[in-house]
Amino acid sequence: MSRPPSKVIYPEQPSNKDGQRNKEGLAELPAAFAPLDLPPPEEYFQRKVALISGITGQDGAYLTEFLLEKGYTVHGIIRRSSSFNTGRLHHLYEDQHERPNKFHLHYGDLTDSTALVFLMARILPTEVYNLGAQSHVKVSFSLAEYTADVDAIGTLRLLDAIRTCGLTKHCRFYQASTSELYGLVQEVPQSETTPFYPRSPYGVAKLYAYWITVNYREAYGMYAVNGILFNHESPRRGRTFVTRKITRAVAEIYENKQACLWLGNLDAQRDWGHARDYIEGMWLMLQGQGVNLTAGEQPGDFVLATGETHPVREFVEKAFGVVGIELAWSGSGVDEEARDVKTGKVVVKVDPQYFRPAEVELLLGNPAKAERVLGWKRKVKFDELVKEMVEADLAAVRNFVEDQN
Ligand code: NDP
Ligand code: GDR
Repeated sequence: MSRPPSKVIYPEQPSNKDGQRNKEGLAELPAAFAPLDLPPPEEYFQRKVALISGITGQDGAYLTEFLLEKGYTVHGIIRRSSSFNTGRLHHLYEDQHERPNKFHLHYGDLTDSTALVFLMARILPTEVYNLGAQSHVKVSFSLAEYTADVDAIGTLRLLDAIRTCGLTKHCRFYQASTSELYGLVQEVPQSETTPFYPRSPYGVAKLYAYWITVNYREAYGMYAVNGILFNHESPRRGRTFVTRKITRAVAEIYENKQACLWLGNLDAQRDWGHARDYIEGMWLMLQGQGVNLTAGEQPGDFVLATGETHPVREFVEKAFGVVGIELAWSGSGVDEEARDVKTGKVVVKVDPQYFRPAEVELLLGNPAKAERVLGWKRKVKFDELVKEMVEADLAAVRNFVEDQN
């Protein structure tokens, strides 16, 4: 049905029925820009509709599965790319006949405000998960301005799209904040009250995103939450992140398809969990809080972590251990290397090109608040995570699967 043409009334002309100019001296909004006629939040929230930015990434794929399983309709924003970027979602497309009209992908980009407003107005989500980001810390030193545009201002654009569509009270917002905010850590372990000290353009961009989320919560009464997530990994992790780089290399070396694994800082320590556990935590943060809060505590931001930390070197040892290769380390700094004890071959070496201009040496999270308030607890232990990732890469290498992650 075509819309009746709306008459443009210029600001300097009388605009309302009584022949008076409107209060702000502005033109009446044409129909296309008029506020959406929404039902009250109680009625609106009967629907379960999620909008995910970053749906094609590791977390986006797990979150989509999780929400579809819970009966949500899931809409995802994907970037136009000259090569496939939906590899992690293919299996969900194949499931479409079992869940008709439950899963939709739309072109968009966190750098494109108009597209975000348009999608928000058409989808009318009840939950928005902002997972989209240039998420690689080392790359952010090369693409500092772009990282700020996507990770910092992109978050503002998404929050403003919610406001523009009049959805501030109708939709809950999750921001993918990060342990990289702690950077040069000011206390150990890190919790929701630890001061931030980011150490990369990525960390600094995420700092803006963290605070703009807090600001919109306080300024407009939005249900907007920061999940401060420590590193979480899986067989779907991108191959340039250290864990997946290691597990893929272990599989290739074991199958005699690669000779040596080249790494950067082996001393860095990380609090590594399984992505699937962390997805559940994200969702829990948007399901209403307020239970089990102690006096004076506000619902708001949550750390998700395991409460354990391990050096990169230990991850390497455990990963080779899964295929029965024992390592002997020698040397130090850039000359450090590891040999396969049985064959005597060097299988790990250091390449300074993987060092970062400023490094985050130690991350260790305290998830006590999430455990108490949300009832969240990580399930997968460190050794199980390493084993699952190595076994998945072994299967992929044996079946000649070259995933694009
Ligand atoms: P990934 O790198 O796997 O995924 C990032 C996603 O963001 C991809 O879907 C990517 O699309 C998308 N994206 C990149 N640029 C844009 C853009 N300009 N507009 C729209 N989308 C864009 O990250 P993870 O899944 O590991 O992480 C999800 C989020 O959580 C990220 O924000 C990350 O910074 C944050 N985080 C991650 C942690 C972790 O350990 N994994 C820990 C703490 C926070 P494409 O596929 O086309 O590249
Ligand atoms: P991180 O993850 O920077 O913690 O950010 P990454 O796996 O890239 O690095 C972890 C640590 O390993 C050291 N390292 C190497 N890293 C990579 N990528 N490649 C190497 O060859 C290598 N050798 C040693 C790094 O120096 C670092 O100390 C991830 C991302 O998912 C972010 O988006 C997220 O916010 C944080 O985790 C929490």
